[in-house]
Amino acid sequence: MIQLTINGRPVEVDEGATLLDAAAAAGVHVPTLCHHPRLPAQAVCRLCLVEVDGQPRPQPACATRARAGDRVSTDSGALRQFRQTNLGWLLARHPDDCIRCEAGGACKLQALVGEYQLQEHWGKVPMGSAEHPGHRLADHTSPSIWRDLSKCVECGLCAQACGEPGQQQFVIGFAERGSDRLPVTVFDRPLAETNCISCGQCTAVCPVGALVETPHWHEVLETLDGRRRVSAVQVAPATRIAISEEFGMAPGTVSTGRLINALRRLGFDHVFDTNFAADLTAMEEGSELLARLQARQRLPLFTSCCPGWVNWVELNRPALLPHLSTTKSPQQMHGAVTKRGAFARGLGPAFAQGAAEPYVVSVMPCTAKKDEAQRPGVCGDVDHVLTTRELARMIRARGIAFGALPPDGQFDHPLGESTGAGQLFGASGGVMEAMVRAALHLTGQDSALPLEWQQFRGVDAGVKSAEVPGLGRVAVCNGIAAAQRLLETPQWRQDFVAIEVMACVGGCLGGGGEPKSMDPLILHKRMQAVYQVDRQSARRRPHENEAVQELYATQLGHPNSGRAHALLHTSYAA
Ligand code: HC0
Ligand code: SF4
Repeated sequence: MIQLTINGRPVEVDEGATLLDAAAAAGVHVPTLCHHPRLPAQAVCRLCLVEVDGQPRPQPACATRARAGDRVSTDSGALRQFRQTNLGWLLARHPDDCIRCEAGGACKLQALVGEYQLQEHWGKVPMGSAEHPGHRLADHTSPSIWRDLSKCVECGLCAQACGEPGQQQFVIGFAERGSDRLPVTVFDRPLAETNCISCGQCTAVCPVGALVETPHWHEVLETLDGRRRVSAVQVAPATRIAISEEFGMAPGTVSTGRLINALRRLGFDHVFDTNFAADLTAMEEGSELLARLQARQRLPLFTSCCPGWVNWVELNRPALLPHLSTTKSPQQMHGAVTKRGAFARGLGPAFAQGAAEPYVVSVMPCTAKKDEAQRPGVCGDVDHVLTTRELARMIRARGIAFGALPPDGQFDHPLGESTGAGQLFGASGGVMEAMVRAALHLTGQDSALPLEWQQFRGVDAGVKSAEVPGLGRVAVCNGIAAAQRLLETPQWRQDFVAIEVMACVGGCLGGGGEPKSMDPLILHKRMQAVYQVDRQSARRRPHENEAVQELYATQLGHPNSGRAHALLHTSYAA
């Protein structure tokens, strides 16, 4: 440990900590725009400059190591003036439509305007001027991501997130240099014409409204207010954990009950659990794997519930499409069962009479789920997809005090019943673990083998693998770059019988639609919460889900049956 002072306060930090870390440890806020704790320091926005005794010039706190005995000042008159000038430049070129901006209220620039009293600088240079050439105008071509470079503060975090070691997509890169530096796509094409996989990692780090998820929450609120159709909402495994962060609770807090109560207050008639369909997915995918093993065909099987991964295969390696599991993702499966399962007739008069099709919304930690819902073959299962962040905005917009809600809300049944296996889907390795639990039951080995597969767990980006008796060797790719690397090895076809791929590091809990946390341990904390929910579940194997059993008994017959395929499986276009 080393000791130093920040604004006269003594503080102790680990060797290797930056001055920004030291300031945080001393309870001192230093402004940043281009810093993200999970990405390398860039030191381009210069807002975090601090004075260090003995140094002739101010130093960027994000990129300067703390040294023993440093005496650091973060808030001198000169520093404040420097920051005001820098921010003033950004603001002069920034549109002043914060009220309409999707990042309004959650924008770092907006917060800094208040902090540095810069209101009069706002929007001084009109749109369409030399400083706002055409390519800075809004790009709404992607079903998942909205991009508007007129709002860009040139921090570079989007390009970093798109190219970081776990992602390696490089769809966004830098054009120009110096103060003209701008993050653009190749040849400045609209996102829909690039190799963007819709993972949304760029939106999760953008400090302003230049990159946001394609917003659906306005339409969802309007539809709910109109009350013309019976409505149902499903909640993804990762959302019930991360939503807590939006309301100031500690990362890793599980807020399932409060979330259910918030959704009821928003006006949803039925509040269901995506985990129900995750159990069902594990049964279908586990059976599909056993069938392929028996036929010795299309091995290894790749999981297909991550739409970022499916997009990547379609864009980059269409020859692999036959290897993807045909099992729909839990989101789509849940929508299909809600809308078309005879099973859903028990849900109420409107469902039974089929008067008007129910309005189905899902809440997901993922931006790519928005384009998944529009894919041919599954389109119509789910009407609108909200990210965790959008749901938080809706909750705030309706004046619901999330933290004050009773924590004991319960999902509606039968489509709200789930086991711990379904919850595991929210973490990297969890889909494989749940599928292994299902497959081992189907092969009659589940009592002889462990329930928990630690080999698949953990936040480290990369490939993990394990030998599963009776099945073979299976692998888990944590982050799309890990899958790319695995596919470059000569022996992946021979080595594995099944491979899980999640495009975002950590799995869905690290998805591009999750709250924009600045906690460096965020993935670890969310992941521990996933395992805690599984451990505390009364039932932990997918086949123990009684609603799933009933669905097979009353409607589908058995996993992988013809009827199950008609409702629960899909195909991919090469
Ligand atoms: Fe996931 Fe899912 S686990 S992809 O990350 O498979 O988004 O949380 O809802 O569909 O269940 C996301 C999370 C889901 C789906 C499930 C899967
Ligand atoms: Fe890159 Fe993902 Fe953003 Fe697309 S959505 S630009 S792939 S980070």
